[in-house]
Amino acid sequence: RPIGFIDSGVGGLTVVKEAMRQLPHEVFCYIGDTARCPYGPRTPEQVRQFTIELAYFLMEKDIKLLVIACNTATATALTTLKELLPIPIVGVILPGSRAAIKATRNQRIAVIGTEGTIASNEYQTSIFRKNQQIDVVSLACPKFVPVVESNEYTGPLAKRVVRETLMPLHKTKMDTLILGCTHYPLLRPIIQDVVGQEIQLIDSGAETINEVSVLLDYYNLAEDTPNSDPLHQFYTTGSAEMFKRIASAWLGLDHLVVNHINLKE
Ligand code: DGN
Repeated sequence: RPIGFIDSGVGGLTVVKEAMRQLPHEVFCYIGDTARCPYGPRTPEQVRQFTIELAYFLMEKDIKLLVIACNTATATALTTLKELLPIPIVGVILPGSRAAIKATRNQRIAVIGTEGTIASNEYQTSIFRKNQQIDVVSLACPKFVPVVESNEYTGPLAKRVVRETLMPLHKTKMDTLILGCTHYPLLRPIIQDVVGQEIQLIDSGAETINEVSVLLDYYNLAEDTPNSDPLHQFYTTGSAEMFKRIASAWLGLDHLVVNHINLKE
């Protein structure tokens, strides 16, 4: 049975990439809600509703575990989905918080994410729950996701947007920066350049796969035989062609099957 991934668009592919590296025996089933992306500026009720629709779509594909590969959706819908679905569900915020707590040496962490994630304060809350000595500074970066979704994440536009948006972080004395949106690892080289090489970047999505691996073992769900031709499935509510272009380049796979679907027919 496949592991399910949901995101508002292509961002969750950064989590899938890590899953392919760490869990090569597994098969993945992904849906990106590109037609309704970005989720960042939407109300929590809308994000919750969309996330539930995506999750039920994947339940019909018989997934054995669900990764909410989107911080905005994790912040608003993780608790609801855990109540609704009979399978293990993993969000990206707790794994990212734990990794940042482990990484910081000066107890100063910054978090960047969508407006929705930053407004939810979920990173701060989960970090404080474990360690109240840590200073957490948050910054919403609403311009990042559109740059990634339009496949311009390596170009001059990306460099300008990242430089301008992250300006306020220069005043903070953070030594660790959480990429609190699964789209941001595509901008990672530019972000690292702008904040300085000495800052540790935490990729919440990649950290999440460590947790997925633990849960697969805990629930006895892991595939233990190599799968030479895993039939990963990708769905998008937007342009299959654009999704495929970004996914193929990012995952380094040529023959990806990407299907367009309408969630509401
Ligand atoms: N990739 C999503 C996240 O991690 O928050 C959000 C993208 C968006 O819809 N703005």
